[in-house]
Amino acid sequence: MKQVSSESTFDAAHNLNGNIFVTRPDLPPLEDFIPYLEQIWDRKWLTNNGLFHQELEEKLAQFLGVKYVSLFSNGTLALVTALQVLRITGEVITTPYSFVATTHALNWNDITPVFCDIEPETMNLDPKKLEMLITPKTSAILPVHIYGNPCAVEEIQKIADIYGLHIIYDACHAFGVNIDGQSVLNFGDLSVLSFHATKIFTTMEGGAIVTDNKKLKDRIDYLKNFGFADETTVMAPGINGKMNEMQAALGLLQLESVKENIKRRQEISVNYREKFKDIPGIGFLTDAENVQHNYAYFPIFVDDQKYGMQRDQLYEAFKQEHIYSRRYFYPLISEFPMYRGLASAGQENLPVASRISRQVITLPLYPTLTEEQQDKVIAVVKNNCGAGK
Ligand code: T4K
Repeated sequence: MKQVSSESTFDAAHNLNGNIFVTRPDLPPLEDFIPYLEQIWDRKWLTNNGLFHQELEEKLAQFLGVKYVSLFSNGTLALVTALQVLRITGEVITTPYSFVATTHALNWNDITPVFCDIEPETMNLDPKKLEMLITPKTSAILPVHIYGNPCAVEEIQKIADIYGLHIIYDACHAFGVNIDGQSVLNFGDLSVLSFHATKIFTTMEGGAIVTDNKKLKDRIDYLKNFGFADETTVMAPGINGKMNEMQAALGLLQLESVKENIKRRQEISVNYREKFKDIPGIGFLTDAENVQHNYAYFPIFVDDQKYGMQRDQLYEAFKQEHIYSRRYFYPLISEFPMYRGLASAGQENLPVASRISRQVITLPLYPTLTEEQQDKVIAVVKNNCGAGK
């Protein structure tokens, strides 16, 4: 077998040895993947709505409790296409507290993002601050279920109904989340998922649009395939957003273990919460009674006055111990050069988001995180309390 690069070169480049990362993908045993590869090789059908692709769309819809799933090669292209399929134009109200792809998807559609502040409890778009941002140019709302915590879906829907706006949820963190027993993906016009390597359900790269409307599902399928409705009809300037058979095969395997994955994440989250509850100045999210959570991330929020150390000092202290946490989501999207000139981007308009983004550290959380590794993470938080200069 040809060796592309030696393991040690890769390990050094990615600092793998002994390090603790914010996340690690939950992969099935390699031997379980081989039979899928054999089928792909036998069929010589690699992409363009192959059998695994079809099977995954059906099984995902069943698993998630939604009507239709249209698979994509990644979540960003799914977001771009969701905006296209609903013909969203003008201005869209969105949250600055997210991964940058949320707003980039608007930019790629020539839509002006309008940033709305977030709620301090959920870190999701604040419906109380939404209405005043609506103008005659507003055509949609693009909220994010951040960390998998559901937005105020009913309140947002009410406002959208009054003003005749579409809602597209960036649900990239919200795989498997239910509210009152039903999927959070069923709210709004469309929901978009990401299956990136860092997500709880992964197809290496990947994503999906969820809809309950068959006609929309068909149009989404055309759009992700260059706009082809049949061999000779191109209904719109579509894109190539298709998921391939290898990705879909991994997705089918992931479906077998994702419940266990979420259970394990829950156990680790419970452990973190228990250990952090008496540390002054360390805030964290708790479970809502009517929500079935997916424990996708474990963000803590550092109040430097009470904790006695600044967030960035703690972030560096983790690194000293070879723990690579992340500041999801800092900086705010509205602070990046391509967006900071927008009228809605000023810090004075986004006080909660600005504060939260300067307090957040997202801790390592993934099914194979050992007790010893958890103890190491907890010890850094405990030992640095009051240690700031
Ligand atoms: N909307 C929201 C709300 C999102 O969070 C995202 C993506 C999107 C839209 C767009 O969806 P996609 O187009 O990506 O499907 C990561 C991911 O790249 C990104 O998908 C994700 N959100 C974002 C929150 O996080 P980085 O820059 O932090 O990733 P990276 O490569 O530094 O990985 C973080 C850690 O994960 C590494 O330190 C180690 C571990 N890791 C990573 C990869 C890629 C692995 O163990 N194996 C791997 O293969 O952005």
